[in-house]
Amino acid sequence: MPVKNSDIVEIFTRVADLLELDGANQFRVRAYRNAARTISALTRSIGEMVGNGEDLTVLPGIGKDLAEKIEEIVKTGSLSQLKELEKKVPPELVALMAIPSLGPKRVRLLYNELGIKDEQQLMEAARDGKVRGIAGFGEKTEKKILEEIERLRQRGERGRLKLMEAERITEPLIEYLLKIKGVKTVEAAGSYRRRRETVGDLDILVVCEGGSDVMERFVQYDDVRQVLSKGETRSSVVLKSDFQVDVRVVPEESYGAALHYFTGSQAHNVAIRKLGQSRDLKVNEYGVFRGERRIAGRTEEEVYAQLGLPFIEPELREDRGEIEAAFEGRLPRLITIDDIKGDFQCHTNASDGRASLEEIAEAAKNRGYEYIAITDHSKRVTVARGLDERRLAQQIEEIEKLNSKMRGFRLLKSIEVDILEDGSLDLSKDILKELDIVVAAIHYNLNLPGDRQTERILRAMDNYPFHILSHPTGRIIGGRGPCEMDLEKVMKACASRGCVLEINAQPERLDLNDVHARMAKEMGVKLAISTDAHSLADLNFMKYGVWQARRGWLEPHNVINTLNLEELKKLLRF
Ligand code: DGT
Ligand code: CA
Ligand code: CA
Ligand code: ZN
Repeated sequence: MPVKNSDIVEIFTRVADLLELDGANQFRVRAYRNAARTISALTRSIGEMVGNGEDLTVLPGIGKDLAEKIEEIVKTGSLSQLKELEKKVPPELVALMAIPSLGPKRVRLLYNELGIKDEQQLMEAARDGKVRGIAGFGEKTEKKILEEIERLRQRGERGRLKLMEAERITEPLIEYLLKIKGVKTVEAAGSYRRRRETVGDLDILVVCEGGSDVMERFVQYDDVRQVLSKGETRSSVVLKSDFQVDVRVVPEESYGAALHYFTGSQAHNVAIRKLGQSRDLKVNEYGVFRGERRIAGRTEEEVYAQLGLPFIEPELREDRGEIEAAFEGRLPRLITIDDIKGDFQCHTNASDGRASLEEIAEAAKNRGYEYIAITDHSKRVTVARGLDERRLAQQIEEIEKLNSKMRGFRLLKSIEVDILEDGSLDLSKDILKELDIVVAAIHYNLNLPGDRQTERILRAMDNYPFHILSHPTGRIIGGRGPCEMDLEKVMKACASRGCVLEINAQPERLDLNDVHARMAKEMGVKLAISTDAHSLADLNFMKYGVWQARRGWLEPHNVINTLNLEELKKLLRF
């Protein structure tokens, strides 16, 4: 792969950062930053210039030394100086730069002034109020650093794949394995089968006839980067995406027990094993045993039955009360994708979506839906060409025209209206009253203090037509954490006003999450599952929302997407 200008910029920026952390002379640091700036502004390919033997020192800020380094990068793809620096500067110190408030200069200052070498030391110093004493830090920054560390730790999901990413890798692999001669059954267990929002590694179970070369073929799979181990019954590989896959071959008579064991969660397994012990049974990945005799193992149903339990859906297996509920016959009848009769968020090409109203209506109808809400952004969201009152009125007219031509299907007049910082909505009440459904969301000022954020939302609910709160916590998986707010208070308010909370089905949002969705259910708040589609293909995100809803113990009656058009009209009074 030829070296791109952006690769060189990245390397030089990294060198500058590390030099700065290392306490190097400011002139040297600046030279690399200037060079990075020059190259990022360049319209020509540096790789080509080097290839043509052109003189790089004609470029501003590039002297003989830097020109040589650029040539080294172009020729070798890396820079030996950077490797040296990476060996020299302690990684814990480098890691501190992941804290948003801290750049290399500040990390260096913390080290010089307080001897801080890692996150733990930084946290302690900040808690003791020592950080605020350093020039340029202050009390506010000290507090912010603590919050940011907290957030990074909470996130703790670095190195895990989002469920959709895992799915893109898993499904073709399963198909590949199924095609191998002698293979009878292939199933992905683990967190993937429990539909957790992120997946650490993949655990695949295989049943096959004796003499199948499934392991041989597995490690030869195209996407394999490294084989960690290869055996008769277990092999592990790392794929090019850095994703680890374990494949286990299990005997047919143990398949249910193995599937149960490797589906987990570990906490669920431990609880099940204990339950077995109380009945003098041993439960493991080979089966359920009374003494030496196997009394179950072929299917999961069999395993549960020997423990006196009905089948427990994988999404519930987190040891969050599912075993007690199963005992008492009060397991939820979980919602399925087939219960879904419509979608509550979709952007058109009037704002930042790609499809037209007609195309969306057609696609939604083809999915068997009875309705879909058209929710473009409102004017505050300028980057998405949000709609003002005039454009929304125009869209309402277009929707009414289209609706009059359709039978058994309806586009719902709606909007994803921005909740402004003071809790007012971004569009006038008059126009909002013309809509079937008002979906409201915060997109800016996500970092208000918790009590103000809560106030902001409640104020909007109290003073406007307001049906659904979209992506309530604002979190992005692997990105930013949830906003600070008092969710219990928000949910209480929803319950008393009949407002609905969204499970945003975008794979990187899944907001509300499983735990909060269940909390909403318990507080008597209904949920709407919305794809927040920006293209027709995004309508397929529905299943991620349904999976998250299932993890939140939701039943069809908890979710307004299960209502037919007539029922929905009654509920929302349009
Ligand atoms: P992940 O991969 O981090 O997203 O989460 P899981 O749940 O897939 O965990 P993983 O891959 O470490 O193990 C797969 C399953 O195997 C796990 O959910 C339960 C079972 N398992 C693994 N280690 C143990 C253990 O030490 N005890 C018990 N009871 N079960 C275990
Ligand atoms: Ca796993
Ligand atoms: Ca595993
Ligand atoms: Zn949005």
